[in-house]
Amino acid sequence: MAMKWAGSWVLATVLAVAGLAKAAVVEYHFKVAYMSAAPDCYSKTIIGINGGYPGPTIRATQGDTVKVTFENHVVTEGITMHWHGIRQIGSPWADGTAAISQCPILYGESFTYEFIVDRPGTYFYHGHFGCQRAAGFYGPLIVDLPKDKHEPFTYDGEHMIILNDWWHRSIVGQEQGLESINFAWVGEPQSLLLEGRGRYNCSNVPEYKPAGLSCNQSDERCAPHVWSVERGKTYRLRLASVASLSSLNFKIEGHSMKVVEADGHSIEPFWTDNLDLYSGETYSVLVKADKQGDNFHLGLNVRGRNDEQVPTGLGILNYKDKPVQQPTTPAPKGPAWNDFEASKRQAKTYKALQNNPDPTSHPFDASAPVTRTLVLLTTQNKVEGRIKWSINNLTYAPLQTPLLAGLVYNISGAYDTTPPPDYPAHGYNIFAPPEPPHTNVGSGMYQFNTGDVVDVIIQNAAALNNVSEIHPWHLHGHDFWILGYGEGQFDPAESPKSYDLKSPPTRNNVATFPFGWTAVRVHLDNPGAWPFHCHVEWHFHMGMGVVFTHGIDSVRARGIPNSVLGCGLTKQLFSLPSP
Ligand SMILES: *[C@@H]1O[C@H](CO)[C@@H](O)[C@H](O)[C@H]1NC(C)=O
Ligand SMILES: *[C@@H]1O[C@H](CO)[C@@H](O)[C@H](O)[C@H]1NC(C)=O
Ligand SMILES: *[C@@H]1O[C@H](CO)[C@@H](O)[C@H](O)[C@H]1NC(C)=O
Ligand SMILES: *[C@@H]1O[C@H](CO)[C@@H](O)[C@H](O)[C@H]1NC(C)=O
Ligand SMILES: *[C@@H]1O[C@H](CO)[C@@H](O)[C@H](O)[C@H]1NC(C)=O
Ligand SMILES: [Cu+2]
Repeated sequence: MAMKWAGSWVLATVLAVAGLAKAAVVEYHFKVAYMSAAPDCYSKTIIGINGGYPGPTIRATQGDTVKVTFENHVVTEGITMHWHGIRQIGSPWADGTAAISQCPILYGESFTYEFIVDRPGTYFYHGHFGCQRAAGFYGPLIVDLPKDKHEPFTYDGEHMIILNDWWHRSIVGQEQGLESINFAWVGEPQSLLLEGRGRYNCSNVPEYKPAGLSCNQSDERCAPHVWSVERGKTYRLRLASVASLSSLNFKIEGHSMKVVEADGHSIEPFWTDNLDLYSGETYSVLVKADKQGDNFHLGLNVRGRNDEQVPTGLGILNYKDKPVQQPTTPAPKGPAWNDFEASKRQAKTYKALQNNPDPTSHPFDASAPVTRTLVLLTTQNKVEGRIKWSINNLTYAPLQTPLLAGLVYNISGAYDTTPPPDYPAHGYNIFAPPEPPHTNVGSGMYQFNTGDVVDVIIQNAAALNNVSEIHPWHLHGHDFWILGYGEGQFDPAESPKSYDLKSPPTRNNVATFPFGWTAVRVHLDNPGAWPFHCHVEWHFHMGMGVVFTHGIDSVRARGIPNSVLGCGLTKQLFSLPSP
């Protein structure tokens, strides 16, 4: 190999990024395999970690190096793991995106991710190959502040609540349906899960005869999760939505929540009795256990899509001086699923915390000149009879060679050199789907210079069924500032006048609402190849994403480990001795 990976970057970067005197190396060993689970009482095969579901909590302190070794025991499938919300400063190869940052880890192989957790907060990890996140391949990742530092809020105890939507069909069948000419949509989820638990009404499924398959409402694996609290104390609930499709609304019976953190960033706190979570988002809320009563529902409902067939996901908040009991009160319910105005109001409530004491909080600098503006129009189209999502008339198709390796080694033919358009076709009517609905397939990238400040406007439109739905967009490798949301068609002359340039929240995930636009600003300060995509698992699988690249020379100078290579055209980097 011409290039050696400079593994010693770890310590130097820790000291530089976090300004910390010493940092630990926190190691985990994950054995990944198919397992039988019954998260909502219906048994199915999922992808589990160390024999459990959801995956174990990874916990480290700001500045630590996290090393996670994966052993892939998933017969017939490759795997990768993405560290959602961790920017991977200096370690773009460890982002865990198949086709972009690495080759999948094959059956029987091991692979070690190694990265620094540079910011405190609530994060999670999930598979980023095919639709494996929807197979249950995820878990929480929490980064604490060092002992001598304090968050700008206080609490007595904390709990993690990871949220998901759940289907009974296998993801393999679901993917195949989405890819077929006879398109088969996955439909609404059967259940909503809190900490990997929900309860499906087994009377709705026929008797299952095959050995090992069952729907059993007495199965302990689908007993509601219980969060115990001490009366009078304040708790930090760390929430993360790893949903595959649904936008979610979280409610605690009888308690309001003070929202203090979003996507790992402190925000100007606000109170609410129901919290919207779009897929890919994390939050911390403070809740005081000071109500009359002993056991309260935690309730989870669908936002933005018809929720008639999706029962409320339930958990139990138990005041631990009293025994755990299933509350008999009605399941909590937030605003109606189609009350989009309520969702938009809440989205616009988020503001960056003023005078944030955290030096790593990435403060907004309104005076930094914007070097480029992209308007990304998201439409639903067809390619050779198959339904796809398109960005500026290109549906994203991953290539065989990981893009980062293709660029770093400049492998001829490994990547698509045609730049995708910065703007959509002029005069596109977002209220009517295209007719005929043709689009193009592309694997290109938006190439930037490190240091660029880019405004990205995501323009939502009607899908082929004339419905416009919510799409949560997630950026890898960077946080962005949310400048604003608007209705209808983005107007480059008028719309920016409504931007919040005073205290835009810093995040890595943002929703686009039906027939509206969302504007974000990103400072490209972390070299690599980074997807920016709809976090709906099924939509990204149907091509709803783009890739940003910059600073490849500096990635090349530092090197990427050989362990991310081996597939596609990276094979030509290895030569065999003559037999
Ligand atoms: C479960 O479904 C059956 C049949 O549809 C219905 O009779 C029953 O009331 C349901 N049970 C619950 C708890 O919703
Ligand atoms: C359902 O689960 C309970 C608790 O594990 C068990 O006792 C019972 O036998 C199961 N029922 C069936 C039909 O498998
Ligand atoms: C990549 O390779 C091509 C020839 O295949 C060459 O023209 C180009 O300069 C190379 N780029 C870099 C950044 O080395
Ligand atoms: C998108 O590309 C397709 C296929 O080339 C073309 O037929 C269609 O007119 C394009 N649509 C727009 C809005 O440019
Ligand atoms: C979609 O809406 C447009 C404009 O409202 C209308 O012309 C068209 O017939 C509709 N198409 C479908 C499939 O409903
Ligand atoms: Cu989407």
